[in-house]
Amino acid sequence: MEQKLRIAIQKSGRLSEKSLELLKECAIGFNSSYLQLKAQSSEFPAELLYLRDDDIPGYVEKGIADIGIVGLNVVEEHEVDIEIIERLGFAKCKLCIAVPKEVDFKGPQDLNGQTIATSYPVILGKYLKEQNISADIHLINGSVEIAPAINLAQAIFDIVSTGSTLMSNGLKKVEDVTSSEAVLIGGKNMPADKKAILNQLMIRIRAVLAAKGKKYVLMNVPTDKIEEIKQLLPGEKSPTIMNLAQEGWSSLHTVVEETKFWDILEQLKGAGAENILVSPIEKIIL
Ligand code: PRT
Ligand code: ZN
Repeated sequence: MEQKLRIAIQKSGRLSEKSLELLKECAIGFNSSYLQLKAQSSEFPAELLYLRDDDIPGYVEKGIADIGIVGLNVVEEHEVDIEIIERLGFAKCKLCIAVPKEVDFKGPQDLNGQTIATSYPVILGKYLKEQNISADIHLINGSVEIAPAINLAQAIFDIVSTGSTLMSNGLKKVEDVTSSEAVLIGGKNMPADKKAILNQLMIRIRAVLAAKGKKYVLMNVPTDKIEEIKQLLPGEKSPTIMNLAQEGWSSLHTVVEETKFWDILEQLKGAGAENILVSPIEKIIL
């Protein structure tokens, strides 16, 4: 039977859509919805398992799934013996300590003797140990932000993204403990045939990630301004230069990060660049 790479992704939640989207950008689609819990790809030797995110690290460690996409926070909380293969750049967030906004918090030492509510006792426990703080950890699974208001705890340790949940619960962030994003994890003892499929997948994933936020930019430039314009282009390798039919003009092609492109646009125009075209890039294979 043909070997398939078993990929575990979150069944429904913040990571689900982006995980499927990433695989789709790698030209790997799946034949069914998450209602079936398992799906096959007709384009690539892969099988998808839809799981609760908390189960993904353990399934990968045991080899039930070969790889998985999950938040780094969940990996760290489960203390599993797996490999982090790639950071994926989505579902970014921070894990923070927060206290009621009226509290005059002077530093982590103020947590001594306090109760801190969290769904991440392992990560919090390590932080408290590092900081030499003795505090009680109160485990709550969900709605952690309510704990101070109902006198369950004096502080919380939870995921913060925009901060609006903290604010609407009368809390303020006082310490950033760690940050997280979606990561691709893999088992440590993957058989060679699965590893070969994973290598194929990683070429595609890295090509997709390398193209994120990048644009292909073409512009007409006066030939005698090429050097000046090259100096403005941020960090990229040598741009492609071609002669235009019109005497004294060249076409310059390069790849730039979109945010940086907007920063230098006025300078490019000031140096004589015209007819600037900005196009999307799907993949970059380095
Ligand atoms: O059902 P299952 O167990 O699979 O999912 P889940 O409910 O445990 O996880 P889910 O889908 O909520 O989150 C999955 C992962 O997304 C987390 O493990 C993080 O790695 C990541 N992530 C990124 C977040 C957030 N951003 C986030 N904002 N996870 C949770 N939140 C919560 C946060 O706890 C807060 O209560 O969203 C709330 C709003 O945050 P603000 O700061 O934007 O208001
Ligand atoms: Zn979960």
